[in-house]
This record gives sequence, structure tokens and C-alpha cells, in this order.
Amino acid sequence: MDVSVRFLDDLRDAVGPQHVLTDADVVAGYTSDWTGRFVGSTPGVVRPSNVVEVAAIIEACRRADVALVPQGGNTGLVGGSVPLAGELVLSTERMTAITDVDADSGQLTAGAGATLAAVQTAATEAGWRYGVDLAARDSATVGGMIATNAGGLRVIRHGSTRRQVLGVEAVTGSGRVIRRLDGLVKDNTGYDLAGLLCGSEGTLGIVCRARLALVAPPIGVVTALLGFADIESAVRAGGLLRRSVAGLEAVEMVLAPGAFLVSEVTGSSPVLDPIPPVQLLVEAVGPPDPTDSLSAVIDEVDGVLAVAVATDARRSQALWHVRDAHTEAIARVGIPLKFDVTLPSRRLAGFCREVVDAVAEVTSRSQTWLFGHLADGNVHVNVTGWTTAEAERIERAVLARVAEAGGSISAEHGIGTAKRAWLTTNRGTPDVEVMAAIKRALDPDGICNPGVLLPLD
Ligand code: FAD
Ligand code: 2HG
Ligand code: ZN
Repeated sequence: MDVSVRFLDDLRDAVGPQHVLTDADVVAGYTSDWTGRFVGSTPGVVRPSNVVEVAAIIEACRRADVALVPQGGNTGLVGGSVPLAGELVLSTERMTAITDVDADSGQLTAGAGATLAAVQTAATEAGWRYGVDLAARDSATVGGMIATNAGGLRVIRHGSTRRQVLGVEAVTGSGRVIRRLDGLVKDNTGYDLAGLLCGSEGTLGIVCRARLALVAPPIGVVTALLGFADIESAVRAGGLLRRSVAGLEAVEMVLAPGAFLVSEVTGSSPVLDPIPPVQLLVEAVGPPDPTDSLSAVIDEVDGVLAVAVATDARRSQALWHVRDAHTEAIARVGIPLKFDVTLPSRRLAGFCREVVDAVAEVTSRSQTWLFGHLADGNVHVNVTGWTTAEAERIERAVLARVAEAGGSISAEHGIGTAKRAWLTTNRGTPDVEVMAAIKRALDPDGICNPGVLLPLD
């Protein structure tokens, strides 16, 4: 997209000349996504430090009819954070302040560019904990996590990002500043605008700050790795664990091919050896100390082939490794096609079997990797070894099957550019029409991330 000298001058006036990057080598660092699958170009990267500067950028974009893509940690996995049609990039990397930490109410205010790890540290220092965790914690930002309504590893206990957000400060595409950072736990004064921005993927406006609720810190953590012969047994175990273990925080699934890959790529010895066909990583927290109650329930689980248990942080990390390292390990095999789907629990095991065969029918050279958040019915399907000519057929093999099974084509990563063609199939025309009306109301000039989420007309 060509932009005028006048437009760039307006941006420089808004944020200071040193925060408008146009050097080709420098901006190249903002134009490709984490997977390497989505690569674009941009006339510049603008780096505001606060809401006033963001509002001025939005105003300049509206005047000049220039579209922008908000970018946080750029760890998104659906091609939503990069300028695929030559948009301006608005980077939140300077908006990192964490302020107004309230140890009494368990709340803090975080800038959109603050990383998840920084929020977790601030929460811990205040004697609390942040409810969301995911492996990209060192780079993923508060703004990106709100925009994608990120889920992660503890959704069964604390919910996705939306549940942690008490209010936001944001600038809509129409230039309006909305701000509710008082941290009211109860507030029924009309539409929930912060909730609306959760999962909006930068299409309605820019999140600048958020008031986040914290959760009580755990006292006593027990982690277990359980081996099973098949996914059916693992799903049944997940149900029993959920109804029997009070402080259950995680029930994550990995399969043997992924576990072998993690061992090979990272040079680590598998905790369960021989590697079983299916493993569940289970974590429960106290108070009271959950070790005995989790062990008692594990004794009742049918079909357990092997067990490892950890009650200290170092050993627990060793158990988590096989799950945490999956995304990075798969990236070493090749650029993956990523699908992030939810199935009704009763369809999960069947889907996992069928999807591997369905992808193999499209191309026998590809490899399908399955893992995910079993207790949420959320499976991550990654396919490596595909060619561009095969991508669309693989997409159909996976996503049509999900839609038919009554599942969701995006459990937690969002629609981005990768899945926008599938949104109407999954949500239906009335839903998508309402979404488009909301988009028009908040972003009448269509300047905020126009290439993502909503299908092309
Ligand atoms: P970006 O990638 O920069 O942007 C993501 C989207 O948000 C884009 O559409 C962008 O335009 C928009 N956006 C960014 N900032 C703003 C803002 N301030 N205002 C408005 N819109 C904005 N995701 C999960 O849900 N669960 C997981 O368990 C998980 N694990 C991961 C593990 C790894 C190793 C990796 C690489 C990714 C993982 N992800 C996971 C995906 C990713 O981390 C999340 O989607 C995260 O929320 C993205 O944050 P980000 O700051 O990197 O956002
Ligand atoms: C996870 O659960 C993330 O580890 C990433 O959501 C999933 O790499 C993926 O497909
Ligand atoms: Zn996930």
C-alpha cells in the first residue's frame, strides 16, 4: 500500500519521529508471522506509547484511508497480526507498563504490550496469580491475548482471557476512546464493550490497557503424567478427574508421535518410557494439598498403563515438557498448517482417528500431529509436509469434518486470515451478518485489520 509523505508526517507528529519505522530491513521484522507461513509487507511500523497517541494514529489513518494491523508479540497462529495486504503495522511494544496493582482486591492494570510473563510476575509479587497461562508466555501480550481471547493451559479452572478482563481502555476504529479501568466486579450498565473486544482480533479497535482480575495463588501443586492405550480411555479419565478432583487445573493430551518428536528435537528422555500411545498431563492445586486426593482418583481410573507424579517445581516442569514443547518441535519439522478445533466430548476420539486418515487421503507425504486441551474438547491438529496445491483440500478435510460434528473451527487461536473463508459455514449467516454490522458501527471506514475474521463479501 502506498502512503503519502503527509500521512507519515502525521504519524511522526503523533508519536515522535523515532517511533515511525520505515527502513526496509527494520520493518521486515514485523511482516512475517510466528509460523513463517504468512508473509506480507508494510510501508511502516508505528509505535505509540499511550491511548492519546493511538487515537491520533487512528485519526490519521481515517483521514488518509490507510488500513492498519495491530501487532503485539506476533505469536498468533492464524495470520492475523501481519500486514498481508500492505497495511501499516501498529506495534504495542512500547505500551508495557503494569500499574495500579491492588493486592487487596487482586487486580492490576496492564498496558497492551505487557507480556503474559510480566503480568504473571507482577501478580505473584502481589501475592496473587494470573489465571491464564500458555507456552508463548514470554512474548504473547495482553492486547494480543484479549484480541484473540487466548485460552491456554488452565481454562477448565479459570476460563479464557475474557473471564480475567474487568475493563479496557481502547480506541475504536471510529476514533472513540472507551475506558473502564475501575475494576468493578459487578457492572450491568449496558453492553459489555470489553467483552466484545475479547476475540475481536483487532477488527474493532486497538486495546491500549486492561484491568485484569487475578486469582488466588495455589498452595500445593501436584502434576501427573498418565499413559493410556487409546484416546477413548483418556477421554473417560478426563471426565472422572473433572468430577472428582476439586482443584483440577489442567488435563492436557499428547499422542505418541508428538512425544517421540519432542524427545528427538529437544534431546530429552521421555518421562514415561516406553512412550504410551496417549498421555494425559494432569495438574491439581490446593489448598488443601491435592496430592492424596489426586492419587486416590488416579487409582480409580481405568486403563492407566503408566504413571509419573511430581510434587516439586523442577520435576513438574520435566513432566510438562512433553506438552509445552510440542509447538516448537513441530515447527522444526516444517511450516505447519494449523487447526485449532473443539469437538463435543463424545466425538473427540472418533474425530482424532478420522482426521489423520482424511489428511492422509489428500497427501500421503504429510504428517498429522494431534495434541491439546483434552478437558476443553480442544484438539490442535498440525499438518506438516504439505504443498500449496494441497493446502485447501487439507483444510476442507479437517474443517468440514469439524463443522459437521458440531464443533468449532477455532477453539482459542481465532479466525485470522487462515480461516475466514470458513466462518460462515461454522457460525451461520445470521451470526456473521450481526458481526459485520458491529464492525461497521465501530470501524465505519474499515481501517482496523480489514483482512481478518469476517469473510470477504
Ligand atoms: P499477536 O500475534 O501480535 O496478535 C494476535 C491478534 O491480535 C492479531 O489479530 C492482532 O492484530 C491482534 N492484536 C494484537 N494486539 C492488539 C491490540 N492491542 N489491540 C487490538 N488487537 C490486537 N494461544 C492460545 O489461546 N492458547 C495456547 O495455549 C497458546 N499457546 C501458544 C504456544 C506457542 C508456542 C505459540 C507460538 C502460540 C501460542 N498461542 C496460544 C497463540 C498466541 O500466543 C495467542 O494467540 C496470543 O494471544 C497472541 O498474543 P500476541 O501478543 O502475540 O498477539
Ligand atoms: C498450545 O496449546 C497452543 O500449545 C499452540 O495453543 C497449538 O501449536 C499449536 O497448534
Ligand atoms: Zn492450545
